[in-house]
Amino acid sequence: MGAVMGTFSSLQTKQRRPSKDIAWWYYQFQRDKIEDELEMTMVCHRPEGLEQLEAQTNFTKRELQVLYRGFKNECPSGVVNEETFKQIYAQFFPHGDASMYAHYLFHAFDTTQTGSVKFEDFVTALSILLRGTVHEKLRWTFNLYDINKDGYINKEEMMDIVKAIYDMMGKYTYPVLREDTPRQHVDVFFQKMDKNKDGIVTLDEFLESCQEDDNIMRSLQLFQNVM
Ligand SMILES: [Ca+2]
Ligand SMILES: [Ca+2]
Repeated sequence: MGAVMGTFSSLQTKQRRPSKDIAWWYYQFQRDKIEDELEMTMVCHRPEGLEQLEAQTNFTKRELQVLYRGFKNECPSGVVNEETFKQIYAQFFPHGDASMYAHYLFHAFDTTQTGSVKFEDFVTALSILLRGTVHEKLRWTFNLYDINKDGYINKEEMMDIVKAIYDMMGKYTYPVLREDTPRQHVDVFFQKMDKNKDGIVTLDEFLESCQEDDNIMRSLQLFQNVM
């Protein structure tokens, strides 16, 4: 979610404005004024939501306010649909076709399967991806790979996700990729993960194999970088 990551990184750079000239003070003044107004608005409209989110996520109330503002800017309707995900990803991966990956990603964010991602869904996922434990991140990734959400990853699902990632990267960016590479990639992955060789990967198998294998971990890290 590059666009939103941008919003997020502005959280971290916000504190360091070096010079204290008049423009800076004016900027501070305007900013504080706007933020006060926003805070008022939010206190009026969604007090419980924000308190609850602060307890449920790894973000502070202040960070949640900044994220909320960014979210409202990008999506004034208050919800994100699949089309928005596709548009954002198309901007970030202009040399590939990101639509399938955006589709799968959207369904991992849309935990309630309503066809739209609310701010709550969004920050919950972001909190895991940015500040969650390794275990939480792996659980989230498992859910992303489990396309039909039946609690298992089968080989077709893994193939679909890996292929979507290859499509998104595009041959232009990775000319060394050959046609059969996704299949090889998946064969190796799946063989390692399906410990009892029953053709499906359970969450336990997934967690175990990811944590014991540096190569899988690195590959997942690579995949996580495109989120
Ligand atoms: Ca499944
Ligand atoms: Ca298995």
